[in-house]
Amino acid sequence: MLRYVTTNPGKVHEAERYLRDGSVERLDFDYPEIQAAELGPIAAQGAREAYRHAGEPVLVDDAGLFVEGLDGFPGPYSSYVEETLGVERVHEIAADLDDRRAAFRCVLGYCDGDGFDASPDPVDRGDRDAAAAAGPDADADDSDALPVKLFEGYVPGRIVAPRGEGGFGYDPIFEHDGETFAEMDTERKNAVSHRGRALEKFAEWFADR
Ligand code: ITT
Ligand code: NA
Repeated sequence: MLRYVTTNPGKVHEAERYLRDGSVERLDFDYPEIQAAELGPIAAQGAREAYRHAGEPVLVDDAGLFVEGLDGFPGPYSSYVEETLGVERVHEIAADLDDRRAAFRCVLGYCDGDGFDASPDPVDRGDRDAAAAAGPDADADDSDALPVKLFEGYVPGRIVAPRGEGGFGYDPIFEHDGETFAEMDTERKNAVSHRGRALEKFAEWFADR
């Protein structure tokens, strides 16, 4: 049984159509998230923690909103910023910028406790670099050696005044192709979104593994 590990019901709703063939169940587990400048290492370490907790194959989903005019902020801090400032304040801050372009990114981390062909891609390399940069303590725990396979998705857009009732999180202020993500139904958001792209890559790899 594969566990899609998240505390966020909105993510589960979007992931359903990609994962339903693989007999997947949600695991509502708040794995400890390391602080890092990139999503890759956060997802990789999260997948190891979640696997250690669940004892069966896990998929974790780490996402963030990267605003160009704010040098990528809030990025990996998106969850904290949503809880503290809130989505409307992020829009107000972005409204003062010349460059309101933004992107959502999603990194999925898969860990099943076994080795597999973790062919190096830019995300995997980022993880190793970050582990090296984190110093010797990062390797103190044996579970850090567990391989994690990462899948990344990206969607460009821009920050606008909030519109729409659907989706979750920053969806009302993120416009892509004339519509905010909160104005799209799930199928439409999945067809273009960071999460949809990452899940599509994962589902393809998982099916022929
Ligand atoms: P888990 O870690 O338990 O999966 P989370 O909501 O904390 O749940 P993230 O750390 O990945 O998940 O999310 C970072 C922030 O980005 C958080 O505030 C989310 O609401 C937001 N977010 C993630 N995906 C999003 C999406 O598709 N649309 C809008 N906001 C999103
Ligand atoms: Na998270």
